[in-house]
Amino acid sequence: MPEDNIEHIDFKRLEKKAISQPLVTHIYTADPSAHVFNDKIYIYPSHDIDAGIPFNDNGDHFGMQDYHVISMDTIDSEAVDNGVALHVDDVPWAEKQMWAPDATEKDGTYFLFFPARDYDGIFKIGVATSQYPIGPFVAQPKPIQGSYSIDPAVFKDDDGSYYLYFGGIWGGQLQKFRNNIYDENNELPKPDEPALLPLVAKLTDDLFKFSEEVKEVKIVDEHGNLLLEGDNERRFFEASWMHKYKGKYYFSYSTGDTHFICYAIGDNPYGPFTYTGRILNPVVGWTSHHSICEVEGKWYLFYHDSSLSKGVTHLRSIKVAEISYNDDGTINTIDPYA
Ligand code: FUB
Repeated sequence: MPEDNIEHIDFKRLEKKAISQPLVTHIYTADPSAHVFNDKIYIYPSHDIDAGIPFNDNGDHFGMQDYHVISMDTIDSEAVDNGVALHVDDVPWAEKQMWAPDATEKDGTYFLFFPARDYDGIFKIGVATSQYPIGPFVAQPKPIQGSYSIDPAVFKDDDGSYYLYFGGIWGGQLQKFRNNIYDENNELPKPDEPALLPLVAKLTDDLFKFSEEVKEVKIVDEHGNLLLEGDNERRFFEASWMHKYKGKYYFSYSTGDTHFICYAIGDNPYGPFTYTGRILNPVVGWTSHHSICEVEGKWYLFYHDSSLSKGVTHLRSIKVAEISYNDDGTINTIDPYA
């Protein structure tokens, strides 16, 4: 991933214009997945560090080693860091790069879903459990069978079914897979071919496995055609999220190299989803990643930017801003530095 040219950015001015400030400043945090459990807000972010690894297109400089859960009593209260919830050294199968996680609760157990590189160099997705939303979490000895790539997002539907969405191109390795099979020779499609798609699978009752074959999540334009690889401003790159609003399923994601958070709407958890628009305009820093969570009847976008580190792409800070819907179900685009 190329680092943006940040020399021209006036960070003081930007900080003043920013619509929100970092939720925590004593550590760098990114990729916030937010949930309300027992009337309290819990955020499951990546914990960014400077691992001393040079910048490259594979994202190797994102050398994160552990997770911290951040909690808030209300949306306006102080964000509390609850310490290390899971460290890569305590995950038997994972070698490095603890990237964007997510969490859910079932029958009083909390489940942390996280991607990491296995010792074979391939990203897979693991599960860890705890009795408490803040951990500590104990990892399963092996990754989820059949999982690959990055950025898991777990969604509980109203009927009690749980779905895992995942996938990401470039450093996230999705381009190396076709029909769920890895081949080192696979690459991205050509610009006039359909873009690679995010993935989804329903989880088993214990949430430790996929209960079905991994399926592609179709994102189509207003004519029902799949978005093309060359459509960089709309096609899927990484950072899946699912939320339900007024009975509709909203699949949102990052467009990566064009830096938007976009959304597409469907009638069921598998899609197809029709591209509808942008939720967030580009932030400072190369990556954009988010979650959407309802807190006391209002909807919030949890996101990150690199303003605290003055533009260092792999040292990010989580933030939150309220989102608003129009009567037709569309979301008003947020400009992070309005
Ligand atoms: O945090 C590492 C990677 O950067 C995430 O997995 C992507 O979504 C991007 O935010």
